[in-house]
Amino acid sequence: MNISNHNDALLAGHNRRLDFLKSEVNLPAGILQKLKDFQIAIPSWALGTGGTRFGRFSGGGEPRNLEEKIADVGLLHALNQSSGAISLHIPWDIPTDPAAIRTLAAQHGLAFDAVNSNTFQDQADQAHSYKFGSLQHVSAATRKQAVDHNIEVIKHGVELGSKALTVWLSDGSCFPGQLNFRHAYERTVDSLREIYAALPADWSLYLEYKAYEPNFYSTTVGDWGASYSMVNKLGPQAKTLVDLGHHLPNANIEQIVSILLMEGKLGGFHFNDSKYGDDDLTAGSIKPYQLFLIFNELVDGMDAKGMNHAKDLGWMIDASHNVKDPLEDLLQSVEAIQIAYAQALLVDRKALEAAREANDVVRCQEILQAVFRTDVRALVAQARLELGGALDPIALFRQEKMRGQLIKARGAKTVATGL
Ligand code: PSV
Ligand code: MN
Ligand code: MN
Repeated sequence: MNISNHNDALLAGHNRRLDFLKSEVNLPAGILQKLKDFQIAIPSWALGTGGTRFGRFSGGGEPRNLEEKIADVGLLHALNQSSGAISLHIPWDIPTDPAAIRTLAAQHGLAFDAVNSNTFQDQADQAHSYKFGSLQHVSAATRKQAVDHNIEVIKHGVELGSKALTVWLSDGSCFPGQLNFRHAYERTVDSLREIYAALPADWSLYLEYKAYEPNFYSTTVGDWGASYSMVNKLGPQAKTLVDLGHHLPNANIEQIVSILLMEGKLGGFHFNDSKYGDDDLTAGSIKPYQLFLIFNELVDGMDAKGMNHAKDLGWMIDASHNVKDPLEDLLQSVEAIQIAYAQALLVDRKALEAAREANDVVRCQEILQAVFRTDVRALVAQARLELGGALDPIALFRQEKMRGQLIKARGAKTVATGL
């Protein structure tokens, strides 16, 4: 891949756009370094063409195993220098030779972000079914099996150098009367306590909530309130994970983020976008203003607590779709997240606070929207350039016919593991 030729060809135009931005906006000191430090983890389950229950249309060249998934994330990272981590889903991706997998990832400059457990599907060799839940299950044996699986996932993560476990439960009910909500809640907390007890001291447990699907009447960890109350019971290493697609329509996600952060219980993110439900669309593709408003709260709240933007929360993508090249799609998601972050760093917080104190609602809106309407793509590209990435990652991916090369190497009919 010839990144420097690509960059040389685009450099004059890039410098023009960057100079224009600098002439229009006061860039705060250190903003480029913050952008350079900000890495977003790629989910191992997003590297194949996602499907729906109605069908799946593979684009070819999909990774056939964990090694090839790591190679794909390495390719993304080489292009954008901002995807320096991978998040694994187990048992979809079991590292059979963890030392070799760790070495391979390191060769690509990749770290392992949170490992995800899976008790929402039955595996071929498992004794008890999760049809009626896992950590909430009425049967102690089923709950134990699910707890043991989570502990197994932690062990895999430890071998890889991961520092967090993400638990998402599909547990809930499909019909009124099916479930004793109180018992389901208590059983879930008891099971989580056992998992929490197995966490290494420097690990976090992220409890992800979701309003509905696959259960359509109730979900036991259905919203941030349920997750928050549970992680509070577990202890300081347990925090809530916000997946942007897991809310009921019109939820004010930025306010949820602000409160969780203030309470010290925000653990991390699954970025994606949605029009209707858990659509898992490219981050920033439907509601970019919402993404910016979320980052606005993140920067404000993290700065108030003296947190490190890059390190103190888990930044992960959980998106994939049917109709795009998955690697191009992920490049778009990372760029959208970087743009929202860069814009949030540009907000004049003193002026915003003064306008709020004066109840100057119009001024508040002007301050935020002026930043949101500022084209910061050249700034994000400059951060990539300084790290050795490509000025236009998608253009380079296409110029070099990278998908064609992957199809040649792996075949046209490969199917990546995952949903
Ligand atoms: C559930 O919808 C979810 O968001 C969880 O994070 C799962 O781990 C992932 O999707 C599976 O695709
Ligand atoms: Mn998710
Ligand atoms: Mn989801």
